[in-house]
Amino acid sequence: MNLKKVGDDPYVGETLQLSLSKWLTPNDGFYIRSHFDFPQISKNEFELIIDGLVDHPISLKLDDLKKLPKKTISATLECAGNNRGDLTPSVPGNQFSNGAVSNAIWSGVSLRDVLNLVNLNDSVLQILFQGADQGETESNKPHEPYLRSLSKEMAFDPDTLLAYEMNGEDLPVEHGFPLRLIVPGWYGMASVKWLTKISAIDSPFSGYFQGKKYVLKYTDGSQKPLEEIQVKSLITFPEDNSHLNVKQISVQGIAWSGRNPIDSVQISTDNGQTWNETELTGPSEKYSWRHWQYLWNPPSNGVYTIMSIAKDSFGNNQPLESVWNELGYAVNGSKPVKITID
Ligand SMILES: Nc1nc2c(c(=O)[nH]1)N[C@H]1C(S)=C(S)[C@@H](COP(=O)(O)O)O[C@H]1N2
Ligand SMILES: [Mo]
Repeated sequence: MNLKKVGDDPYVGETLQLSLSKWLTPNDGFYIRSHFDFPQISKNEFELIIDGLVDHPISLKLDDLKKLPKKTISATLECAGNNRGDLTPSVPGNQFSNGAVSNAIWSGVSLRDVLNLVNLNDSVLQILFQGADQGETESNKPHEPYLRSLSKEMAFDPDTLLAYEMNGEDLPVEHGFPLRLIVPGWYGMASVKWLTKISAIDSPFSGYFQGKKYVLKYTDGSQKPLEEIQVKSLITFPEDNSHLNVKQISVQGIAWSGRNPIDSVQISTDNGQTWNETELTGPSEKYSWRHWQYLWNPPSNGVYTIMSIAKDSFGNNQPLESVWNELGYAVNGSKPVKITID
């Protein structure tokens, strides 16, 4: 794997700066965030169970799923804890810099098409997804699987996928082989890997990974579950603390905002005093990051602080400063890059 290690046991790694500058992240360079050891599932033994409040529970093999209409979507996944390492005071958890974000093309079937194979009872409120991985969530607690739910509305969104391919290949083991959920535009925790069971339920799910973790807890006591990825941008070139000896620099970066297209990215080369419009480049896809660039002629040698801020087409603005929260999620403030021209 071509990643920067952030944690061991289980392995957690972030995407290298170099791969962030490509629109598609290669599978072996795509960030990895897992809570437990990877489960090994064989293609032949794999079964997806759909049960709960349905007329007749069913079970599907991979080949059954592959007979349903194939759907392909590009989507950027960002871990809710991306940039946690930038918060002061620091908060416990994986100390990600800015590489817990990657972009891939996902293929599989619409979850909706699979749910339509069973008859949901009228009382169904949410759909619950279970991964085959499990372990201790807190010390001395019994093992629990990775579980997350979606509202019926999100579950029936045609773009919510059961994906079996990533960038045209079978899903790699670490990314959920053989089947994972992809909830485009939502923070990564929603996209359950190693999916083996889908259950229709009639009350809001509040298990560990939904009720305790992945909740924004602000200093004023307010709380909010994490859902859509917040608008954000970052600079991929030049690198922080680099020295350059050139007359013109093509400053480059990426910007993304959950389920909204990026409208514009502004850049400042004087520590936020003045701002200039950048040029959006590369593919423009609903759920994927957008690349941008800005040709800059540094007026003289010296030290410069470069910053970027993005705006999406719904008018959401990336904040200059991240808002501190107890568990260190959705850190989307502008990240300065300091360079020396000499
Ligand atoms: N079964 C299972 N699904 C999971 C997780 C997990 O630990 N177990 N981690 C979630 C989190 S927090 C993120 S950010 C994404 C990461 O997906 P990736 O490792 O393919 O990048 O998977 C999500 N799905
Ligand atoms: Mo995550």
